[in-house]
Amino acid sequence: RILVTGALGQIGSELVAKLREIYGNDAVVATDLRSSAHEITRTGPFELLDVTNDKAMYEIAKRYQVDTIIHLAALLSATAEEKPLLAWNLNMGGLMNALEVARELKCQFFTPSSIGAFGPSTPKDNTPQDTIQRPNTMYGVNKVSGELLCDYYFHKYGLDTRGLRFPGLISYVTPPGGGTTDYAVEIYYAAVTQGKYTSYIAKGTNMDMMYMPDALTAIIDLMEADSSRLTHRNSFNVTAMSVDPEAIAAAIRKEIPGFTLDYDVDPKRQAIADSWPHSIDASAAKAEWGFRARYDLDAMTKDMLGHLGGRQLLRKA
Ligand code: VAH
Repeated sequence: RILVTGALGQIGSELVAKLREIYGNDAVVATDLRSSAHEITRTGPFELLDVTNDKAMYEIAKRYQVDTIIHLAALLSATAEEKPLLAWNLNMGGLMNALEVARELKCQFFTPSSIGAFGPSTPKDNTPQDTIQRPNTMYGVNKVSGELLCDYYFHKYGLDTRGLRFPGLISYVTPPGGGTTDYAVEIYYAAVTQGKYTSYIAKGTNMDMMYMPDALTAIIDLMEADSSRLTHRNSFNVTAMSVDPEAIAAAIRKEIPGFTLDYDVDPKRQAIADSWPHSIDASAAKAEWGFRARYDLDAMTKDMLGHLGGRQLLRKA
């Protein structure tokens, strides 16, 4: 069985549904700090779990005899910068607990890293897989520490740990909470509901993004990859596009001609975005386990607006 922490989050809510489709409803134990009306609390095993409680995590993993742990529970960059101590305790304490449970029960292990694991001194264009990582955000410190901790558990205990440095993820199922790239999700919701959006990230701020379906496929492809092919483990650069708010707005206008974009920059989240790469190089992921992004900006925009627009029409009906 697969244990997923943070199962009701932006990635978790869609990953659990996809994993249950592939491996069976009963094969995926979804856990989160609190429950919700989301269908994944009903379509298969769901347990309340605070990942800072190591005994509770071990008990659930043991009871369901899990052999894979996908640890997603974490605070994202903007929230982490507002609450650095809470971020350290949750992001690092939760990760350590999950790694210890995985070690004791000999589980395969996945946790996401992020382009946030790079800092101002990292080369910003086509950022290499192996390069300097001196992030100046608490989230970035958590992500670099997490990468090193996961590699440590591989070298020290032989634990099969794997990870992906995700770009901003865009989805229509569960909005992200507390991220810096959330503007790239909000803009689509606003396009459908108001025909306009005010971005808190400045014009010309290029960041890597990826559509959620590509992110889910990447997690599953990485976890199913032949271990002997992996030169890297924690964590692979993956991306589908590098865009700024203007590029997204132009793609939206192809579907909603009258859409307008203006700016009210949030200095805190802009400072985080400015510390991250403009674009990262995903060649190691392509070479070692065949990573491929299927959605470019136009395809993602069409699909996002199709799903959100459909909802909007329903609401009007
Ligand atoms: C965030 N969505 O904004 C996350 C992600 C690369 C961005 O780490 O914090």
